[in-house]
Amino acid sequence: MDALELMQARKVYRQKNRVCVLTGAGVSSESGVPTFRGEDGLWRNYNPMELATFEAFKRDPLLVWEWYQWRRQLIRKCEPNPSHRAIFQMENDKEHFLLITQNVDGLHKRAGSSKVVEIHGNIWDVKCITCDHVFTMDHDFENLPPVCDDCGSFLRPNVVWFGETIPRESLEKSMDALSSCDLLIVAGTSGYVQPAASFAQIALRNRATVIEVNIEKTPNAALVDHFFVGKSGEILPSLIAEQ
Ligand code: BV8
Ligand code: ZN
Repeated sequence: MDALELMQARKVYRQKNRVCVLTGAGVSSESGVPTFRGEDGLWRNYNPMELATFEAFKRDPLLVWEWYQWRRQLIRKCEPNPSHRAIFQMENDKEHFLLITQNVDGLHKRAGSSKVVEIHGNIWDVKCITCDHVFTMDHDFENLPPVCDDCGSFLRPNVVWFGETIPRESLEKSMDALSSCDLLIVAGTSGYVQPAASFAQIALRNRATVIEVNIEKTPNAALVDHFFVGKSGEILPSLIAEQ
């Protein structure tokens, strides 16, 4: 990591006071949560991109639920890592702050973050596919697929699947923050999934400074003001350190 560039980025961080952060699966990887595209991202040779769809759920609700139950059991044993804690510290440092996360694991909230938009939903919440009743169910289900007590229909994970739209309120809050922030920090996302993949361009268009952190180059790497190659669990804490 270039020490001079880190000093410059630290200075930028200290100067700005309308900060927005966008995270992806990479910030949870150091907690042991598999990423979507990493070599550990696959599950029983299935492609997450094919399982995380309403079509897959309609076709085989049991298979999709087995995948989510497996992820819930795995995530339950994971703890927030220094990436999550540094981002919580940013929320305390800055008067205007919003975290937009693509992650459904809930680790940002477990680290203390409260100004969070979970644009892809949360794996601990479930929703009835008929009466839309949403509630948190953070223990394992006896029987899969679980059914709604009120109407008997299947319950689904309350996450946004591929081909489904981001909830309007989440999108509006995200757009407001991206168009009014003076600093956007992007960490741990491969930058393929829309609409999150376009968030950096929106911030750049609104003349915000953009800092990106990833263990490898991403499609936005050439566009941002500072790109740091490395683990978010190491770079984010040093970015917000006083000296
Ligand atoms: C939408 C919830 C309007 C589920 C997720 C054709 C038909 C239908 C839709 C589309 C289409 N073509 C395009 C689309 C749009 C589609 C899309 O973007 N597809 C792409 C992939 C081609 N998007 C949608 O459907 C979205 N809705 O657009 O609505 C619409 C509707 C219909 C038709 C058109 C438009 C909804 C997308 C939401 C999908 N749901 N999650 C669940 O989790 O079970 S997305 C899923 O991928 C996760 O949330 C994950 O976070 C996310 C994105 O991936 P990343 O977070 O970036 O994770 P990834 O593994 O890819 O990368 C990890 C990165 O971390 C890597 O870069 C790695 O280098 C880095 N890293 C690893 N370790 C570290 C690290 N970095 C730093 N430190 C480390 N230690
Ligand atoms: Zn119901």
